[in-house]
Amino acid sequence: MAEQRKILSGDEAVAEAALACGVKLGTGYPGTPSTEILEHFSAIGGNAEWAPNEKVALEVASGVAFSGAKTIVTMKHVGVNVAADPLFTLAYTGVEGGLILVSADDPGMASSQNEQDNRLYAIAAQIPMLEPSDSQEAYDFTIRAYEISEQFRVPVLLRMTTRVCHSRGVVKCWKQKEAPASKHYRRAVRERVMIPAFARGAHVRLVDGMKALAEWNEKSDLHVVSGPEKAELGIICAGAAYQHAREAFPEARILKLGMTWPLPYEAIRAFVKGNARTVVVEEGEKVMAEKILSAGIQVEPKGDAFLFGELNVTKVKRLVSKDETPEAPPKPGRPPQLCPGCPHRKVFETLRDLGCIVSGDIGCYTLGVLPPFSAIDCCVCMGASIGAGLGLRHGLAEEDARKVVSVIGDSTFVHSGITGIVEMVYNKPATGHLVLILDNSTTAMTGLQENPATGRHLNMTDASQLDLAALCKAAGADHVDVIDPTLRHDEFVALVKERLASNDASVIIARRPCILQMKKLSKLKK
Ligand SMILES: Cc1ncc(C[n+]2csc(CCOP(=O)(O)OP(=O)(O)O)c2C)c(N)n1
Ligand code: SF4
Repeated sequence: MAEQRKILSGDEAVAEAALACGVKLGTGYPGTPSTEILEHFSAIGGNAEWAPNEKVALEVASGVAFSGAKTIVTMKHVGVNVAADPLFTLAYTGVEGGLILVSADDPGMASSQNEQDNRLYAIAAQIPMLEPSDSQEAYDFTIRAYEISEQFRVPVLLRMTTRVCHSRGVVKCWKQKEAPASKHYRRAVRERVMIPAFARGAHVRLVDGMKALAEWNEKSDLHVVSGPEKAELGIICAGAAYQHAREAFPEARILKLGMTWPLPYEAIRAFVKGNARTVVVEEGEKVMAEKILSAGIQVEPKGDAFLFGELNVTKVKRLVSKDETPEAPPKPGRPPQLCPGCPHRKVFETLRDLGCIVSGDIGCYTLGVLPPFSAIDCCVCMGASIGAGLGLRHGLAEEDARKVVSVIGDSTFVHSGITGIVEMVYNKPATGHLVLILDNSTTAMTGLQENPATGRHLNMTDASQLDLAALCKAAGADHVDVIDPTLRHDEFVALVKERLASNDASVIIARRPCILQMKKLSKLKK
């Protein structure tokens, strides 16, 4: 292929590079700002699928990598919490085909429940991490990450942030496209069966491998120094922080790191010698600054005021000049709302009017917390609504316990709600419990993705459809009802009242499609 120039977001650039590298399967679970990677990968001809959750996605990817083929697995930052169990041991087993785990972090919480810094996962799991700073690097570093993954036989974390994922830029797509390859099976029991006897050796291999990678990184071209030979101010940065630092201090000497774990300490030490002072400019936690300081290299970490939110040019200027005066709070915008005609509306009107204590979950329906509904009492992470609701039932006095309802969407239910039903049946509270599954036939919040309960694959071809009612019955729920909460509203209200009055373990599936999903499907039909 002749080199092509394309205008791409960081997410799209990752997908283009993955396709060029011959990725056999892309898998993941939707989550802003990562979702567009697999959607674009599929749109340009890649083989991509949505998994039920991030853990399953990484497990599928591990099998692809054991087979010797290349794979990419994508998720938002909190998804890595779900996938953490296979991730840590996958670092021990290593991979044969290249495996990239994209973690799309959301500093500033544009669309997330926390702003955890997933660079700490690379350190904790002992896997290499690359951090692109723009779309071109998203393309280039994806290709480099496959080279590193296959050379050192390790999974590689490609850590992106919202700005890099969503900003668009011209990308030179230079790589000749490789066809996805399938190999014959190579048995490697001691490498891949993590019983203690084999895992001990694997841990030693992992530590040695990381030492080799650290040496490799010292000499690699993934870190770049720009600016004068000697300067008053030196800045160490990576990812989106680089763009802000470059603009804020065009005269400064800057060390831009590409591979941020393991760090190239000798290159950093040499860089620091050329500056009167060196500041580490990083978003999120003080991850790089603390590691560099603990290696005995004198750098200045940022102040605590800059632990929160995204950086920008003004903030970087303040960070470097140690100006920690509080920022003016942003002007309040219009709060988000459920769409007019949204099927979730009638459900929250009902829960509000019945005075229920609602254990909520994550999806469009989290907006049930805001007026005019004000009908959600807690919401922690995906799937937590059922467990937390059961805990409230166990802990509260009977009169209040009877009012507790867990509310969860279809995609979230498949992601991590199913085991909650098993818990409800196995450890049924004295007052029973009621779970409402809001089945709007899509994963609406992240942009209308398909899931196992919609009966369609990522590329909209037909799939076997998960029967939510049959699943809840099989788990042993005392009652499972399916009802349209808008068209049969009075019956829905009566049913909720009846179930709350009983001591049974009940599920009501409130089934009515999202109006935007209906529009998408009718457009597709045309
Ligand atoms: C672990 C994790 N993965 C992904 C996300 C992103 N995310 C938030 S809600 C959601 C699913 C929403 O779908 P559904 O439960 O069907 O509700 P809807 O938005 O359709 O009402 C996703 C994927 C997240 N917050 N946490
Ligand atoms: S996108 Fe769909 S589910 Fe979300 S608020 Fe709008 S109608 Fe409701």
